[in-house]
Amino acid sequence: MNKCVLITGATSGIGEATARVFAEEKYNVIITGRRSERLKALKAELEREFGIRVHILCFDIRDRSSCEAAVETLSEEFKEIDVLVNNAGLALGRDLFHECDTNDWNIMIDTNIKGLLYISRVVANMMIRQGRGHIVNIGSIAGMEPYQGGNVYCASKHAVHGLTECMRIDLLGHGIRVTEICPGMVETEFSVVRFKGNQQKADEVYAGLEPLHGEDIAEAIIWAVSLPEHVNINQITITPTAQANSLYKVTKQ
Ligand code: NDP
Ligand code: 8X3
Repeated sequence: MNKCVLITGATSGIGEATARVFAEEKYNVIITGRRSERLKALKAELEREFGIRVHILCFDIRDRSSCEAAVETLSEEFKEIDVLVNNAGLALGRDLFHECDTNDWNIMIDTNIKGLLYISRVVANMMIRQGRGHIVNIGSIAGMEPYQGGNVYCASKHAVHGLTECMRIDLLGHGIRVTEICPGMVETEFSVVRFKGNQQKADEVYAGLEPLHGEDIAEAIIWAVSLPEHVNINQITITPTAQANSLYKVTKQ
């Protein structure tokens, strides 16, 4: 029987690339996000290309009852989840703390922290019943080094770091591995979302250097998951070669 992975936020970027890599490894894949057309297109592509089964869960991760209903109503075929990749997330704005839109703060907190909590709780209980599982949380270097204008996004990723450490402790003894992946700059829709559709501002983030691609992060995730079950990779930090950390990068003119 194929193993099964649930990937939140699989409609673009890191999540979409991760779905492809797991499908290639013959996992059945549960993909989530709000954009149903993209989920349908990805399902068709993965089933055709890799001969695996894909299940779509289209919902807003900020809504606790939707998170619970989505997982609890899974069919028998998808009822045993081997791997959960908590990837759905976003940054909104890069304004100074005292000038931020508080609605942006709420959306980031509700998505990056509370959404991750809602899904993880229901899947963790499933994994406890199975006696095995692997939870992979997508953190960020923003959860390690704050930067100007990062405020609540940085705080939300610091929370992901703290939660990852706490989950590993609380789930000890249930055969559940817990890993945090902390990427630096990955060229996805992340910056377009952050700058609210301003493509020029988004492009400036990656100008003059080769950023990471979603596939680079997906490769790290599948590596950590594929190790023997007695091996837990606690944390992986990945930056482009041209980026040392949140503050230092080198660009070609
Ligand atoms: P993208 O914008 O390309 O993808 C974000 C994904 O999250 C989409 O599939 C989106 O789906 C989903 N998502 C956002 N909000 C919600 C919501 N309310 N409900 C359900 N799904 C939601 O960005 P990335 O691939 O770059 O981001 C993925 C993760 O990686 C995020 O957690 C981000 O913080 C993290 N990260 C990104 C880095 C980067 O430089 N790109 C660096 C470090 C970490 P939809 O809109 O269809 O709902
Ligand atoms: C995304 C990376 O540096 O833009 O988490 O915050 S950064």
